[in-house]
Amino acid sequence: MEIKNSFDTTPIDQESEQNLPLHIKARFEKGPGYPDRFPVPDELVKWIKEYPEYKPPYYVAPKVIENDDTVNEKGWADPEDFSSLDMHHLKSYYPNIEFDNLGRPLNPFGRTGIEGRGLLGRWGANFAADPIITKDNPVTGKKELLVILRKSGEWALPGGMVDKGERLSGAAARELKEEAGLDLDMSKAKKVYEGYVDDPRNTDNAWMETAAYHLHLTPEEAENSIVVAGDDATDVKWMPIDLENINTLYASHSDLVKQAVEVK
Ligand code: RP5
Repeated sequence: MEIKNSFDTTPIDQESEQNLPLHIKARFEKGPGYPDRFPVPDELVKWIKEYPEYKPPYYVAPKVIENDDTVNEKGWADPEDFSSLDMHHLKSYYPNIEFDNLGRPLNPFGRTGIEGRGLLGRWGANFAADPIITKDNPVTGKKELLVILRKSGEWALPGGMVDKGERLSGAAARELKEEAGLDLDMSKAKKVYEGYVDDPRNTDNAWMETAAYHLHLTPEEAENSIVVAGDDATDVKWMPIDLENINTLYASHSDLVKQAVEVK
């Protein structure tokens, strides 16, 4: 299906959940291995709207089951049987997470057309941190953004999942180092967004939330910044910041960048 328009990240304290924007990629794209999503028209996205015909397929990736951290000490996922988890104390940037009649958390942005966790390890919010690193190109005079190429073939911010007990800015710095080879102190970066990400892996019961940090490099820092693709990234580059480029970024990364810098 076609992507209709981009996801608009709105600061959460200004919006009640009813008024949260419609997610797009979580309805019209899917993670690798996912079944087709059950159709969710715009007017039936919110849980408050009755949709008796809604019968989404259930999907949990084998990788998630293998990484159940109650049986695998290196695991990063919750158990499939969540009866031992305290679901009502799940963390989220959204204070009023609802639950279905089986006790599963419901995506605060509404229906996605898939039940279960898909490729996401945690029931409910799965936390990431995203570094937004910009610099001025001394030759073109244009602002540029550091991006990595994901295995899916999409350019993205060099962000990733927050490890247990890790500080958010620490996770942004670690991912920046792992994926783009850049060592920067992200604790002095400006937090420009925290909340939901319109990620193609999101489901009705598991979704991405992120904290995005912006750092604009000084000319000296920029000159000394050698970037190298690592970990999951297959390439890395400085992308000129304009609408045409930024609107192609993975998930809702274009909207995160627009919270940090002016994009024309
Ligand atoms: C997006 O997925 C986040 O904004 C973050 O950039 C990324 C984290 O997932 P992995 O890169 O770890 O797959 O939703």
